[in-house]
Amino acid sequence: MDTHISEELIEKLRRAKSVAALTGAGISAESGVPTFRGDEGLWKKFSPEELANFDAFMRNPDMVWEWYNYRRKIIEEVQPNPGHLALSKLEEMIPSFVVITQNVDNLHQRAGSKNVVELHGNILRNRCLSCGRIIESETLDFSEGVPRCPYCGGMLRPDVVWFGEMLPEEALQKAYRAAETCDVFMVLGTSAVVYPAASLPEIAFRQGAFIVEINPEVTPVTDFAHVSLRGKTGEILPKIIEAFSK
Ligand code: BV8
Ligand code: ZN
Repeated sequence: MDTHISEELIEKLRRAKSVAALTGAGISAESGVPTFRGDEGLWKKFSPEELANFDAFMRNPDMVWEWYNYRRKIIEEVQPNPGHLALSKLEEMIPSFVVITQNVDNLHQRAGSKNVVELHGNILRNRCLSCGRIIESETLDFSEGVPRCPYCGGMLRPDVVWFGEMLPEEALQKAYRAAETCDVFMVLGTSAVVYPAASLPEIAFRQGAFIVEINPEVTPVTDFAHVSLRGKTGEILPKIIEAFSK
């Protein structure tokens, strides 16, 4: 189990002008947010096809909302963990640092990260299917089944990206640009199987970035990562900050 933080890794970070970090559900696991494919994974009880797609929503909006209410409640009760906090610290220490997240849990922002690209949306926002307005969750009452738009009465959906749906163009372009120009690309707590997010590490690798992965398990990125640390982001990232600050 390689968790050794090499001098080479710290040196690469010290010399880097721009660093990008792609995060997945794994970075929020230590906060108590279930991952998608882990043992307590969200998908264990529900299959993505069933829930995270528009057709499923139109077929049974109550069931999909019940699922997002369940996840939002967990997310509102947990705290960012040392992994999130370390990334917000790294943002202060490196000239250009961006977090590119697949997570919809808002925990990077709550940990103080400013430059966050949300590839798959945010569970604390909702979108009206009729007028398209974005409505913050805290203003809504979710106790009466499918929430309605306070402006036009239209049906609301979570402002997240479902399978088969395009990612927000601006976020996607920012992510591609970061992968194409960064000196170091970190891959943190993701199984790297969902596209186009999973294409970013390879784009960074091809343009010569130093690829650093942290994950207790091997992923498709492990093959080409320059450093792949088998461990938890909440334990390893604070150690990287410590070594970096020496
Ligand atoms: C699209 C938001 C255009 C909603 C999500 C190319 C090839 C094959 C398929 C496709 C392709 N292009 C498009 C597709 C289809 C599809 C796709 O990729 N399917 C996969 C399943 C093969 N992609 C799409 O549909 C995308 N849209 O492409 O539109 C288009 C349209 C039609 C047809 C073609 C193209 C939209 C994808 C976005 C879907 N929305 N989430 C919601 O959250 O409810 S995806 C969701 O699942 C997450 O956001 C994330 O992206 C993914 C889960 O992955 P992870 O976050 O990595 O979580 P996971 O549990 O899998 O892994 C956790 C990891 O952490 C593990 O490795 C574990 O070991 C590790 N870990 C655990 N604890 C820790 C840890 N690591 C560190 N520390 C710890 N403590
Ligand atoms: Zn509306």
